[in-house]
Amino acid sequence: MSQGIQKNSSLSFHRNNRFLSAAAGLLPALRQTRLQPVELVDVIAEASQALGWKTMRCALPASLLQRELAAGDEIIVDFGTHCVGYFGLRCEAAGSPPDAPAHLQFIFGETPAEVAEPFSEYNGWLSSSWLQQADIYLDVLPETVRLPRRYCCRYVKIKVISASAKFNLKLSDIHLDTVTSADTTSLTPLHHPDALLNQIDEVSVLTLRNCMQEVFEDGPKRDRRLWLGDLRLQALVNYQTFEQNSLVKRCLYLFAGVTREDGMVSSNLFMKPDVIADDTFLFDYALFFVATLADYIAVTEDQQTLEDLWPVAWRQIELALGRVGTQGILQDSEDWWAFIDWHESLNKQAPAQGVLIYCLMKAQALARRADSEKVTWLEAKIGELKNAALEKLWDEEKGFFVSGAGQQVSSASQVWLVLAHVGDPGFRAQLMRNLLANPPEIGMNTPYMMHHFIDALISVGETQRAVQEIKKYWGGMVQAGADTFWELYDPQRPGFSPYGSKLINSYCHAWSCTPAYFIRKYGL
Ligand code: RAM
Repeated sequence: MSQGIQKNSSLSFHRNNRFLSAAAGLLPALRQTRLQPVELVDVIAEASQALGWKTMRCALPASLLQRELAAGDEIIVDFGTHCVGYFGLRCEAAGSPPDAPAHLQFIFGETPAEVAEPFSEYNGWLSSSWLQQADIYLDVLPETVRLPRRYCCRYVKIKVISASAKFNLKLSDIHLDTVTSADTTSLTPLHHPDALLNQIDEVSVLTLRNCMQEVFEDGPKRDRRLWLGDLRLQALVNYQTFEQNSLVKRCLYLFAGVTREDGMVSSNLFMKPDVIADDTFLFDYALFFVATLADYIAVTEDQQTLEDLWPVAWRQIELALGRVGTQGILQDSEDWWAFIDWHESLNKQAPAQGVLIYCLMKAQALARRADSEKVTWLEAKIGELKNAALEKLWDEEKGFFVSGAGQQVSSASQVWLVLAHVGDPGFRAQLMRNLLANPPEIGMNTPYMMHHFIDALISVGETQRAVQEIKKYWGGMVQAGADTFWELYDPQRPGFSPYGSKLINSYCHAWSCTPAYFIRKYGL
């Protein structure tokens, strides 16, 4: 596609070919490793398990070559860990010459729940096409099968839907060619003396690794694309682990490469068939372009990238400030204008005010290196927005910030205004203590929001409490059998999904991998 304005639905986009070719030049190589299943398992309902199911080693012989499968038979193979890659096997006929095609079905599960609960009962609002399954028909046997799509799983259910009464099937060489752009040789193992923290770090790192493909994907099962809010957190973990900083750089150039006509970066990008900006624009995600660039520059001191991308970052600031009302507070609206968290009732005004101030502080750090004239102006703006937050959003009686016309008290508002450094350090520490002692009804629903809560705790010096919370929350997922961290986790509502079904949740999700960042960066 050529440079210039392009129509996408009713929106126009600007393509910067120089940025897009810089990004293309940073395309990482994918590393491939072949894995075999470690055992056959049965899946059993278990109410005490977070997702309602557990696996048990199957009594049947592990060597599939000794077993013949007839129509209606099924097996579940367990690869022993969470994998992303290409599935293959060999299929032979046993008995009479095959007088009909063999119809096989494969169902891929990151968790036992996905291979246990029938997809036909799925009733969520995201497309069921995300549910990972494949049907194949083999006309000629024997056949070596390699499924063309990339899957994400630990378990694969293989079912013989139909063959004929005259022959059975024998399966062998079941494997997954796993892919990732993460270079594990550059990773220093943590060896933490606390076994649970060590395990949490390992699961975090595997989560990041399996999301590292040609870009930092949000989740290799769904949506398999580059989201800015996820990228920001992945980059932070990457700096403490794989240090593949050129992948962060590539993603920044991709976002800068396709922007809305007015310069706003999209909340997420598709990579195929070409780089396409989604027509979802979010106030906070666009601002995180600034934060992600600032974090990248702080680590790399890459002056060229700073010079290239500073104007794009600055544009996000200008656009965001356009939403500030005369009183110095962000205008609220009923549409999906900011993300903050997956929470139906969450009012976004106060937390978004926090995100704005936080990102203005990041912009100030960039301006010091790239555009010193803007530093004082930014200082004044940050002061104005902080004062407005204290004057208009603080409720002295409640001891909390409130948000929106309904004066809603939420965890997200407190966390983000603490991260924005609103109020002096003593005020912020007291606010976090109040939040711990009196958690509001509008709480936190995702590991993404929990990340910011942990960050806020550390920012006020509550480091030990942060460790406890990490062990309780992410440790809860580990104890529930997570090989990689889940997109959604609420210990009180184990099957919670903002999409209407836990089957469509992603169980290896970028925004959940941040304990490794906290543990390694702060030496927790
Ligand atoms: C979901 C994905 C993604 C996230 C957006 C806002 O679609 O989980 O990771 O960034 O929501």
